[in-house]
Amino acid sequence: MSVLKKDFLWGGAVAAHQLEGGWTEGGKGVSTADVMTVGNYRTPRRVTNGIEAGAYYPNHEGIDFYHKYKEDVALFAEMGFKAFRTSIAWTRIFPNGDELTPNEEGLQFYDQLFDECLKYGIEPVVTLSHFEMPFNLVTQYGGFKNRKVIEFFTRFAKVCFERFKNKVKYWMTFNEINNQTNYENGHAPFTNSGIIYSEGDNREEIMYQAAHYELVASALAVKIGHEINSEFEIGCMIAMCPIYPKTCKPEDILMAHKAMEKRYYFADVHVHGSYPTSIIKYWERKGFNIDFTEEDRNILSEGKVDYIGLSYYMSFVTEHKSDNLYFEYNENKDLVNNEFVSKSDWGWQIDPVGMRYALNWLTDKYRLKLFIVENGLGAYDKPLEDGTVDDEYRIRYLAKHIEQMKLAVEEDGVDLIGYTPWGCIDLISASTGEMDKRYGFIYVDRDNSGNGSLERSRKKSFYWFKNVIRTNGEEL
Ligand code: P53
Repeated sequence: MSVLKKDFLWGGAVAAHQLEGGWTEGGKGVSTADVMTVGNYRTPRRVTNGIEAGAYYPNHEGIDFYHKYKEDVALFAEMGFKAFRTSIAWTRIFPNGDELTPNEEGLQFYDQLFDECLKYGIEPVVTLSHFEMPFNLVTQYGGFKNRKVIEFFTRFAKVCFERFKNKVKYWMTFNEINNQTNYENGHAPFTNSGIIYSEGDNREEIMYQAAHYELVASALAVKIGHEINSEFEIGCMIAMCPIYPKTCKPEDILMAHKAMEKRYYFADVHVHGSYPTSIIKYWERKGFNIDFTEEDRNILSEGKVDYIGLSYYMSFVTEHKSDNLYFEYNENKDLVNNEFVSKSDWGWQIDPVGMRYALNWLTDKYRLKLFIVENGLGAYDKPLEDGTVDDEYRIRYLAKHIEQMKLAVEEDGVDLIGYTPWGCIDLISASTGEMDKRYGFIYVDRDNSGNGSLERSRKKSFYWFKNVIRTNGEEL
């Protein structure tokens, strides 16, 4: 008897813009991901105002999954995948976002892709907006700063639900909706909400407003989806990085609690259909003026999610600084080093026990089914002379996390639907745009500047993961 359910959804996860390429094919419009240049660990990606001549945009070609998906799905099937998480590129369906009718060619692409998965018994798990939206919605409407975008998103969601109602059961609305709490540093406001800040903006207030509109859009989508097919399982997607207190000093404990509140209130709204009072109090104290109507309140309460999808890569640590009177957490200032864990080459803390902690925390707080839809190690892979990749480090990372996941299920009673590690085939990194930050079981011959044959090959971890799936997680 294995610890995990017999229909446990083993598989892998990707996102449209990070692998499809074909950025102007099939009537596709320009997405926010198409205006992000390549960067690296030290150099951030640039968001350009349209396409800049001479700049390199890695998502334009991705790994050419748009043309090679059959070959790739066959490799997933060979590993024994039960599920494959991807997203639908909004711009393939509504190239500018504000059209009234969808682009048939875009819908057809996903019909073919999902059919290809189903042919092998692989369940497609679909995110509606995974870090992208039509760029036109940014330039013409200001992204999710604008209430109007709720309507565009729900139209897109409805079209997808209707079209794929017999092919897709598991959905998620917005990928890592809570990553935008880091509004001072990095791309999250742009990738998650299509926001470009101007001088003098109150970034935090804008973040709360945009996130509110997204939460309303998500709830509406959940409601519409359930009307279209009552069997749908529609989840939220939370980037789960638990935040530990640096010491047992009471102020550190409270600080960590406040940090968790701020980073995870999104899940409260998705799951409970209402905001925690702590967030409302916070807005009051800060003098934030959030457009939040009575109708929004009703919508939120009617669009509660069926499960929590989560990514887990790392944990954080925070401490309280004596001048922080109200225990306000700022992700850009209040994180400190954790001396007890190691780090990846990109500085992400490696903490398998943190995954068990995260699963317990979510279960205690929300008592809902969980689905780990991302986990993994971004690492440099060096193909050997015969072309194979010996990625023992990746195997070790994943094995340690799966071990903790099993303990969470067996010892703690966590209700877990599945586990789809991130980037099951090498793809473009979201944060850096690099090809070299690899997660895959399948190696793709392409470099950071877009050179390479795009040829696929099986890494050592490919065979290892195949056996993990075969034994339902018993042999790690
Ligand atoms: P990359 C930050 C923290 C945790 C997860 O990330 C994150 C991010 C943003 O990069 O993103 C998720 O490619 C995201 C994927 C992404 C993956 O993690 O930066 O859902 O799109 O590729 C890994 O190494």
